[in-house]
Amino acid sequence: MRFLLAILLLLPIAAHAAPPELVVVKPWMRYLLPSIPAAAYMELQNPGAADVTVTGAASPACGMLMLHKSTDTSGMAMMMDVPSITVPAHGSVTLAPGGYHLMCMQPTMKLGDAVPVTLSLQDGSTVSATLPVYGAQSSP
Ligand SMILES: [Cu+2]
Repeated sequence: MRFLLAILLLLPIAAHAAPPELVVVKPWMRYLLPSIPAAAYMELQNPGAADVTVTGAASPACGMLMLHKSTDTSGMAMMMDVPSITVPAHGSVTLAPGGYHLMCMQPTMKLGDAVPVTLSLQDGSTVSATLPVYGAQSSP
């Protein structure tokens, strides 16, 4: 009887929704010059059963760190702000040159640095990663 009571008391905890899982894989930063925004790339993996939406990003080495997407429309490379990036359940989204990236507006870093980046998720939680800094001609 005492055992059963213990189980009943634990049930509400077990039923409580787990925080969203988002795994940052192979993150890196491409840095050119202090006057040119740097770009952050990574793969976002979502092993969970629910979609996870990234709604913002921040880094002490970036001033503003914005969510961007590059598009190549009829040979014209453009990029624009996006309000969020959704990583589907059991899926992934790749941030890579030519597509989604984080734009580091005022980069204060140098080659070889490790830059901390924090992603804000829709539910208010955050995910942090450390990004090694590469130059124009190199990448991981
Ligand atoms: Cu950009």
